[in-house]
Amino acid sequence: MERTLVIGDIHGGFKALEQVLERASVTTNDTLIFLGDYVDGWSQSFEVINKLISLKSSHNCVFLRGNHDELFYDWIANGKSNPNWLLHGGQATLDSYKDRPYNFVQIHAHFLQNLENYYLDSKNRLFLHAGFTNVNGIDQEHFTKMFYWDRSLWETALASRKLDLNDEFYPQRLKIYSEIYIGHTPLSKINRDKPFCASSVWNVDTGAAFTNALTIMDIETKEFWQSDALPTLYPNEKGRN
Ligand SMILES: [Mn+2]
Repeated sequence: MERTLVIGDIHGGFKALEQVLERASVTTNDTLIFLGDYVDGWSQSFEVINKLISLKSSHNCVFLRGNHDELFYDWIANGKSNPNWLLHGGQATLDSYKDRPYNFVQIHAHFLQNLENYYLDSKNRLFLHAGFTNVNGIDQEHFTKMFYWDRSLWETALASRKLDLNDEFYPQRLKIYSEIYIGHTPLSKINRDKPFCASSVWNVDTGAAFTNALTIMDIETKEFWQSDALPTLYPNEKGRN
């Protein structure tokens, strides 16, 4: 069976990543689409990136860029840091990379540099970390950082979830793609702990950085599997709480 599976924001939660791959019985026939934010939060960002790099050689994978991945890349490649990043998980990532062999760090930097801003499949399904702002879609986006920073697409999808598709004011942005898969805005903030669909936008970030689980979902059947809640996997840590 060939499946396409999307994986939500991992944020250094390596144990959760191992659990979801196992619970979904992932095989080399599956295509894996990672929605970004691999680092910043729990203590195992190094192990997460290592695992993703090794999955790349065994599985068909798409690795999307999250805002946290770019912030970390800025540090790794250019020595750029900022207090806000350190406060929101960056420090845990730096701790995780302390005293790692230089060649490993170089390979990880190369991996982060080559992440994709978005992926559009043959069925007009769009995958990206956060969203886009141009009403004509990703090709017309003027502000490419929005692919991994925007929250207005999700907010618009939520606000429009009960509108009829034929409503004259139905948001143009939500008519372009058959489905959109995102992470970035944790569903725990709206008290949801499972993947949530609004106006054909699927949010798969179930809040693994905070109090909830990591999710992997089959995009055809919408069946999903979850890790244990992250605080139980890392009982002596706070994640991004
Ligand atoms: Mn994010």
